[in-house]
Amino acid sequence: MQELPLIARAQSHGHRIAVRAGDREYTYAELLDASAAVAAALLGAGKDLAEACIAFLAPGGFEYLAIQWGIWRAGGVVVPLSVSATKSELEHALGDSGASHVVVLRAHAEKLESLPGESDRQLLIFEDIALTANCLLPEIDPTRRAMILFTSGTTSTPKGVVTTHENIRAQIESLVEAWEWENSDCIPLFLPMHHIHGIINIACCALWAGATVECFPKFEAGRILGRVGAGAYTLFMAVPTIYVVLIDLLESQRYTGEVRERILSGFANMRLMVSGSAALPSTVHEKWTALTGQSLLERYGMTETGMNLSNPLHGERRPGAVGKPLPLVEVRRKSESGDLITVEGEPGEIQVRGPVVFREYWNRPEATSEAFDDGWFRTGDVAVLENGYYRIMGRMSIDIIKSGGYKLSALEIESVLLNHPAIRECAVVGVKDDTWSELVGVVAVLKDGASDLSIEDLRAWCKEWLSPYKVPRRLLVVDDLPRNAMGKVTKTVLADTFGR
Ligand code: MLC
Ligand code: AMP
Repeated sequence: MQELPLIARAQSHGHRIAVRAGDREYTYAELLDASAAVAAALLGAGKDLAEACIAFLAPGGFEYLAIQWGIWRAGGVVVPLSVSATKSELEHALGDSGASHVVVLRAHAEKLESLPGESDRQLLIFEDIALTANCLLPEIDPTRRAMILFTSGTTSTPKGVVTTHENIRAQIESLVEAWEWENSDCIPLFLPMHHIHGIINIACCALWAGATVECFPKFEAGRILGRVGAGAYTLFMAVPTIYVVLIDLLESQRYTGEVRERILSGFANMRLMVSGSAALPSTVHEKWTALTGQSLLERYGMTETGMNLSNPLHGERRPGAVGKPLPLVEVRRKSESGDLITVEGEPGEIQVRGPVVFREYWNRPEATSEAFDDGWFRTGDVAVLENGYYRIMGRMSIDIIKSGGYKLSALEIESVLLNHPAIRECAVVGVKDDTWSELVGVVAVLKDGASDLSIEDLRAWCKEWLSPYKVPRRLLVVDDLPRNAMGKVTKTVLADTFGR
């Protein structure tokens, strides 16, 4: 039987260490066995899940990977849920995907049990699955759907981005080739596992190569730096916010003397350190080099397309730039009026084509067709070319905020804020910030008779409705309003509210 390539490759990696988590190590053979058991539990008496959507909730770790592979091997579509999602965000992901089953670690089951519609879904507790179970698994055609990741955009609810097995394979192969992944590599994984950065760039690439992923349930700087100091890793991938936090820590009094030296040489000895998911300020790039001797490799990508542009593994890594197209990726730029840009310095929208590009937005044919221009995916990001390297200038829409590497929809946050009893009108915008790239800022007009609302009150109220990173951090005054990459304040609601 022809297996999915990731699975077939894992069979050849057999007794190598696939995953390290806490003080435990798991081989590729153990991962294959556990995933076969998850597949058997999901299939029951059936033969093939036939692209049924299966949601799952687990932090990054052996269990997460066993569930993900199990769903794939049974013929299902994985829908990873965020461990920090609120009830309403979980409801949206489950309702929109129409997931028939949810696989969950016992420690997280409570979050799902009280959701409406739970009786229509089958809840499978991972720890209840007999990890020795097995059954005949279906053959999966590579053109079938494999994964749905929810992404925020210029609509108020997140859209499901559907990738096929073929797309995922291309996204992995592109990075494995460009960054020369080897089975001797070892990488820490601490990014959230409902986004492409952690899922594809780190976990899937590592497991494709026969390397080892060391999993942390979240970014735990102290433990991770301890392992860096022990020389545990050859590779490191993170969002810019994390490099800023690490610089602050390494420049603080918390790490001194020999401990600090060991950590710095742990970083210096890695073969590659990558930054992405948001712009890496040149100052951070330069500080990191001064501190560790490592020149960060910055790359650019998107949930819909995988990674597109990258500074080179060998050659000049230019601060502030994102390099050239990766293997299997074609890139072009279009002007605001729709003309193809052929000269270097002129800014234009990045458009992407190739096997890495997703198949569709789940159940949103109109949004899917609007996202393409003659077969090219419209990223909504604006770039220039400078001496052969792309430089990202920003996004076309200021309704999209990038904070801590998370893409947030201003409209989604506004629609939640409008349910606040004291708010009549509001506008949410990204405010430039050295640590978080952007902070969520809000301008609110209160209802007549409502008492003053402080940002602290508003934040406390929001915590029930929004993930921690979507909760507003700033109240703004009009002069702070940001502009999009073309220099325009496009948000008409701001004009309505503050028209002078
Ligand atoms: C949290 N805090 C924030 C915040 N998020 N403050 C401002 N803006 C935000 N966005 C605050 C909290 O309220 C808290 O404050 C303090 O920071 C610590 O919170 P935390 O949740 O414990 O933070 P931490 O775990 O340290 O998270 C920071 C992070 C995390 C950077 C590690 O945000 C993260 O993992 N980001 C990565 C997201 C990612 O993988 N994106 C890739 C998407 S894919 P207080 O006051 O309570 O202490 C993609 C495509 C591509 O983009 O190209 O890769
Ligand atoms: P997401 O939709 O969460 O996958 O986020 C993708 C978006 O992140 C892109 O459209 C860009 O706006 C942004 N992004 C990713 N990498 C970079 C980078 N290196 N520089 C600037 N923006 C980036």
